[in-house]
This record gives sequence, structure tokens and C-alpha cells, in this order.
Amino acid sequence: MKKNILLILCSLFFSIAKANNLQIGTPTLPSSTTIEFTVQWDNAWKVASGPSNHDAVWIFVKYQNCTDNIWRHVDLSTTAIDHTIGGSQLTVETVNDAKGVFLKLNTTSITNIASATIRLKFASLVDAAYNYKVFGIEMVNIPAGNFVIGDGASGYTFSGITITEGIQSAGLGASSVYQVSGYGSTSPLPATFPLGWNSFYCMKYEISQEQFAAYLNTLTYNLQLNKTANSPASAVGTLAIAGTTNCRNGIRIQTVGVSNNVPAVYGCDLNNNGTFDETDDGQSIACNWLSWKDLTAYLDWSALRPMTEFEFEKVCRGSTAALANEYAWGSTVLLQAHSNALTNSGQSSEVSTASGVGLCAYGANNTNFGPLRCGFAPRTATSRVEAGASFYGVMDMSGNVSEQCAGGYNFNYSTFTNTCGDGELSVLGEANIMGWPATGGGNGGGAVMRGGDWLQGWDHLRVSTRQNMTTNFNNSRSSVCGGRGVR
Ligand SMILES: [Ca+2]
Ligand SMILES: [Ca+2]
Ligand SMILES: [Ca+2]
Repeated sequence: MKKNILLILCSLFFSIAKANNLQIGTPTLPSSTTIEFTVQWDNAWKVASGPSNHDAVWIFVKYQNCTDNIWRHVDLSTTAIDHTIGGSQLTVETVNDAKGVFLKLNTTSITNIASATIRLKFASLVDAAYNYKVFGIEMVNIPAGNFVIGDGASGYTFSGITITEGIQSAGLGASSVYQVSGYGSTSPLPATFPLGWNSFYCMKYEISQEQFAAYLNTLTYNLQLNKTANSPASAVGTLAIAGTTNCRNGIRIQTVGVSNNVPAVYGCDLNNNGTFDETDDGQSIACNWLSWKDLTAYLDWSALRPMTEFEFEKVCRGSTAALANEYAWGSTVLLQAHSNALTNSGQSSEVSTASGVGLCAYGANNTNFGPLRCGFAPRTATSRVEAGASFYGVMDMSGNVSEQCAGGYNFNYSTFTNTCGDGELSVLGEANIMGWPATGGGNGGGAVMRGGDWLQGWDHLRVSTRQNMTTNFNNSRSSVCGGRGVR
């Protein structure tokens, strides 16, 4: 019975023509302590079984002080009744650190939110004369529960351990996480390390190029200088973070930066015709060229955090038994999607010319290509295995861009906790959360690449493989690395 419910849900779940269809209206300030805006998103879900979970939008607000022009994070009230949610479809979930709120469906359904008016209360008085921006990121609830880490078959896999509530609350000793072919942890995994049993939210999609450009546009000139590949004073059209062979990353300088008061403006111009944010300029393509430091800066800024290797496998596999060599959609069937075979290339409706079970962007084996649109695989009434969806409905966990996770070998697991970003960056524009790994690399850095990508082969795509343990591509910007956050 449960299986039937799952199949029915999946056919609704993954009927997504356009992935990142979340739209947030221009905000207004009805008072000095509130901000109001509209939210629209399609295929919102709250389901009771198969699995029981829901999606949500993580909303956070930034303000710009008109004296120093710096964008800072707005803390929001942690009392739910302080916020006013228009209509009956949505409800608000506050968070203890006040860094944002989750919007989610009020009752069990799968539906579109045509337009809901949201009024959020600030935690403290903020000047209404400032400039404000509201950001939203689609998330998926990953409920608390047991899961298996390791399929015992893939490269450098964990040996297949069921993570229970008891293990999460007691921690996992070093000896018990020894891998089948080496690369076990050399330090105990304490209870403070997110072993994945507890409930959390995971970004539904990889960070898109549009999302990353929006983040760059809140940085001062000096921070842009530190956090991009070329000076913000470079000519219009200069690539922001990509190498010369840009591998479908079209984030470029739209307006030349001058000073901290006049930083560069970045936009998407994948077709490189000098006109920004046209319908085919790749706004919805997954953002590659993200080093570990780029990913963690984005996550600190958005008040999320990196996921751990344990959480990565839970998001993929859910509560099911481990299947040897399975991919994120729970089977070993694989079908290549390639950026040389697309319909509506660069558009928000971009799809692979291929379709079917196990469709996944991998194995291009040629750096003239690149990643695809976030959530490109779901079509009308596609099943989980055709949509490339994880157990909980998270997209592209296998393939497209590599996921960068806290974990790996020779990593001090005692330092990393579930502390999220606080919305503010260091004076160099880096993440500055205690315990987050400072550098990339799976061997010693504490930031291992998981899930494979558009360039590498099939063996990197498996849920349990830790094949990139020693590659350390993500110490610098790589055409294959991107990522997503959790909270
Ligand atoms: Ca263009
Ligand atoms: Ca991925
Ligand atoms: Ca910070």
C-alpha cells in the first residue's frame, strides 16, 4: 500500500516543467519593523507517507545601510505569530537563531502557490530608509529517522552502518566507521557531528547561477575582488568565477565596479552577446566553479551550512536498505544527459534530448561542455527514477555538479557541528563559522566531493562512493564543483 502511495505521489511530485520557479515580489516596508512581499512557487508539497515530508522556502532578508552601502543580514522575530501569512495555504516556521523563516504548506496537499502575501516582523528596529532585498531558496524537509551509511560495495564506501537515534546521541567511534577499502576516519565522530539521524532541511536543487550572481551583488567591491576570478573593475562581459573555458558558467560583469560604494553588478550572459539575463542566459543552470571557500561563503551568507557525508547519503537513500552501487534515485540504471544534446539550451525550460530511467548529467569527458539546468530531469508525470530524484525529492544529488560535504579522511570530526551561517562574512568575504573546514579536499581538508558530476564517469555518481576522496579539486575553483546547503 505504501509503495502505491509513493508511486502516485511521485507522479505528482515530479511533474515539474521548470525547476526554479520560485518567485518573490518586490518588498515594501509597511512599518519600521515589518517587511512585506509576495511569494509564488509551484508543486509545493506536504505528504503524509511515502515518505512523510514537505518542501519549504527558506526566506532571509538583507538590508543596505545607506551610509556605508554594506549589505547586512536582518534578524527576524522567532515568534511565529509575529508574522502574517496571507491566505490559508501557507504557514511559517521560525528558527532559533532568527536568521530567516521557512514557509511551508499548512495542510497535506500537492499544489501551486499562485501568490501569497507575506509580512515578516524584524527582531529589532531597522531603518525604513535602508534598501532591502528578500531571498528565497527551495528546501526539502528530511525527517528524523534511521538510515544506512555505506553500501559496502562502492569505492572507499563506509561499510554499511545503520545510524540510529542512539548512535546520533552517543556519537560514532572511529573504529566503527572503518571503510571497506581504507580511508576511515582517524578521529571519533562525536554526538555533536551531524550524523544525519535528526530532522533537517536540504536545498532541493544545487545553487544556480542566478542565485550565485545575486549573492555576488551584495558584496562590496573589496569582497568581490577576493571572491571572484577577475577584478570587479574588469570590462563588461568578463567572467566572474569561471576559467577561460567556462563550461557553461555565464556569470559575467554587467556593470563595471569602481569602489566599495559602487561595486560591480553581475548578471547571467551565457550566450555572451552583451545583453544580460535574457531567457537563454543560463540563470537556472547549476553554478559550477565553486571552490569549498566559495560554497561556504555562500552558505554563511544565506544562513545555511554545509551538509555532512552522512547527511548526503541519508538525503539520497532515505529509510530504504542500501542497494550495492545505487545512484541517488535508488537504482543502478543510468542514462546519460549531455550538454551537447539539449532542447531549449540555457532557458528555464532546458531539458536533455534523452529521457528515461536514470537520466543524469555525467561523463561528458570533455571540458568544452558543462552542467545542466538545476532539476532538468523531471518532466510531466515522471517517476522518481526518471526524475533523478532522491528518496525525499531532492534533485541532482547524483551528477550535474559535485556536492561538497563535510567529512573525508584525516578530518577532525570533533569541530564540525550543526551551527549555521549567521548571514555575515569575514572582512575577506569568507565564511567564519567555528568548526567549518577552512579548506577543500577529502584527505585532510574536511570537504569531500560526493555524487559525481557532468564531466566524470559513472563510478563517481554512486550514493556511497567516496571516489574523490583524494582529488582535492575543490581547493580551488573547478568546472565540476558546486554544491548546496542544509539547515
Ligand atoms: Ca545574453
Ligand atoms: Ca550534484
Ligand atoms: Ca559568518
